[in-house]
This record gives sequence, structure tokens and C-alpha cells, in this order.
Amino acid sequence: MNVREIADLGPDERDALFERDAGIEAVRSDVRDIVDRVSTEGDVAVREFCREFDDVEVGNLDITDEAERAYDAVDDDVREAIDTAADNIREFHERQVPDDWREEFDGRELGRRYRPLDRVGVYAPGGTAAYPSSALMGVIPAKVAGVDHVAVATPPADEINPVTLAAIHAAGADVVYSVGGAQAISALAYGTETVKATQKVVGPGNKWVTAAKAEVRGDVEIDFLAGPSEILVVADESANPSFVAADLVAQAEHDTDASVVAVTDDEATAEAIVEEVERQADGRERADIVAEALDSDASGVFLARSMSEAVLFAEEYAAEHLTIQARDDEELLDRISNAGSVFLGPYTPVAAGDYASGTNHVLPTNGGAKLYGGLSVDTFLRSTTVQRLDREGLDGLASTITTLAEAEGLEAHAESVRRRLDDAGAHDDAT
Ligand code: HSO
Ligand code: ZN
Repeated sequence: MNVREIADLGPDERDALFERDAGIEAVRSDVRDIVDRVSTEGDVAVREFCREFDDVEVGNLDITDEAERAYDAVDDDVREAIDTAADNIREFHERQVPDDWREEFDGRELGRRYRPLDRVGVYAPGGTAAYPSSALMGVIPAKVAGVDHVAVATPPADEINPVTLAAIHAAGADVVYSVGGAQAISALAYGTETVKATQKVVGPGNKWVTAAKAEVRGDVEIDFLAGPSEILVVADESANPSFVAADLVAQAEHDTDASVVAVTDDEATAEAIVEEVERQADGRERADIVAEALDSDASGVFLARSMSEAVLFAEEYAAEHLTIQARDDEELLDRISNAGSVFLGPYTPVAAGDYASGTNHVLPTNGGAKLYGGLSVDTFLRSTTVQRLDREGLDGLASTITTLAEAEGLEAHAESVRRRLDDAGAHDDAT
């Protein structure tokens, strides 16, 4: 890693930073076959793919009871950590539940109400990327939203990660299936003999999972296509380079494709961050992954000519995680709209949000933050508008409606208004 100046970046360097993608194109056609076979052949195809990709002969696809047993069996400190994280995540998401409302607007009573989806599917990654925390982040908001049937799919293994199973249970999943990859997404979307079809499939996964979500989108809802982890740190000279580096190295350990970036207007801070990153990357348990992520063109430390230029960089970058380590952090934040989740101040590591502060860690990557937010209670709700007009309210709107209806050539629309206001035609109690 070295310090590069934003002003000197060439087009290829800018593309590597700003044109990130989930990298799913290469697997799209293989994934399409898997998705199709599961949707037409059901459990038989699911079992066959578990054999082929996970090398496991799956007995019972429904492992709901196993998840409960895993929760009881994990070490006490792990169970307590899961419970504490789950409580905090639940509390934060409960705060997001919108109230139904009705309001009077000059004779027009208008409102909005919210209802949960009936059935949703949450993917919980397994294997080396088994993240029990992601199971909490997917299931809890759905249960808080009031979804009745929350199904979780997690890859089979000779021994499925017991912490993942325990977290799935603690989060409140209603049913757990032992199936992973594209076959899991297809099963959750279309149903099989064992797996009940759901209306929306959410959660992060590898390329195969993400490509399968792209494939089923349209037939069912999905959250969004999540790519590898990203972090952008915006720092001024008050930042602690060692804390900044620690957050960069932490996200780099996720994936060789992770993008970890810092931008600062202070040259000494930039140099110090690079030095610290090198020092801290050394000897990490996942040193190879960290080194490859740090070496990539999508990672680096960048020097801006001013904090305003740093802010513009952050806006263009639209990071999954944005941390602001600067004296005027709130003022800088006011100028930024594009970020999945923001971390302010020296005592707010991204790992807090990854695990336990309560916010959700399933967040938009690849610049998605320009368009949408991360997983939340809203992800699992649909809204309905409601209205009741009284005679006066309709009277006040009549000419607006009839004029627009006639302008559209929809005369029967206009008539449906006039008929109500025509006293001769009005029903006695139609006041
Ligand atoms: N930083 C990841 C979430 C995670 N971190 C899970 C640790 N475990 C989201 O990009
Ligand atoms: Zn993380």
C-alpha cells in the first residue's frame, strides 16, 4: 500500500475504486441451470447439488431442531454473546417499526398502514465464510417486522458450524433448512417438497448465492446484490492512524476482494496510516487474505487537497461502511448522502456494527448506497394507503379530477365523481 494523490488518479485507477461490482457474471449461466433444476425437480435436485458441491449426503433437509439443540449446547460465553448481540439488534430494529397513520386533509382522510410479508427466506452463509452474526442480521429484522414464517437456509456440512445454528435459533427463525449456494436460493424462491416457497429472499452470500438472487429476482423479491466488504475512512490530522489502520485491516480479512480505502487531507496522517496498516497486517491469522486485499487496485490510502475533496471522494465512492475520523465529523457527515452505515469518532470500530451495537451489517456495496439502504424492518414490510373522503372533500376535488380524467380521455372516471355529487342520484346516507 502506498499514498496516492486523488488529483493524479488515471481512468483505470478510478475505475478500480469506483466501478466495483459483485463479480457474478462469470457464474451466471451455471447458476441459471442450478436454479432451474431445483425449481423443476425439487428435493431430488437439492440433494444432488448438496452431494456435488458440499460433498454431503443430506438426510433431513429440515434441521430446525438441530438449531435449537446447538443453541443449548454452545459454550456459555458464546451463547451470552449471541444473546447480547441479538438483544441490541432487536432493540435498534424495534425503533424502526413505523406506526400506521390517518390524517385529515380538508375533508380527505388519508393514511398509510404497514403489514409484514407472510413468508421470507434468509440465507446464512456457511463454510469458511460462516457468519453467525449475519444470521442475526437477517432474521431479527424480519421477526421484528412481524413476518410469520422466517425460513433460514445454511449450507450442509458433516458438522454445520454450531455457532451459526445457535444464532439462527436465537434470532427466532421458524424453520431451518440444510441447503446452501444457488440451490438454496432457488428452493427458498420456488419451494420444493420440503422447503416452503417464500416471497422474499435476503442475506449475503458468495458469488453463486448472489448470482442466484439475481436470477430469481422478479419471481420473488430480494433485498439487493451484495458484493465483497468495503470500508472507506475519511480522516483529518486529528485521526488516530493506528485505529484507522485497524479498521482497514479488519475489513480486509473478510475477502481477497474486499476494498479498503482511506482518504485524508493530511500527508503525515496518510503516511502514518500506510505504516500502521503494514505493521498491523503482519502476522494476522488471515494474513494471506489481508495482504491480497490490501494489494489490490481497489484498496489504498489517498491524499486529498482539502477535506472538501475528501468528502466528494466519499460521495462518489458510496461506501458500504464509512468511518469519519475527523474533528468536524458531524459537519462532514452533513455533506455526505451516499453511505451504507456511518461510524463516527475514535471509539466506534466498524466491528461494533458488524456484531453487536445493534445496527444491521447487511449493507449496500458496489455503490448501491447511492440508491438504497441496508437491511431493515422496512425490507420486510409492505405499505398500503387508505382513504375516505366526505362529500365536501370530494366536492372540493371534483373539477380537478374530472378535468384531468377528461384530458386523459377517461370519461367514465369523471362520471364516477359526478354521479356521487349529483343530488338526485345520491343515496340518502351518502353524506
Ligand atoms: N463486515 C461484514 C459483516 C461481518 N463482519 C460479519 C464480521 N462478520 C459486512 O460487510
Ligand atoms: Zn466485517
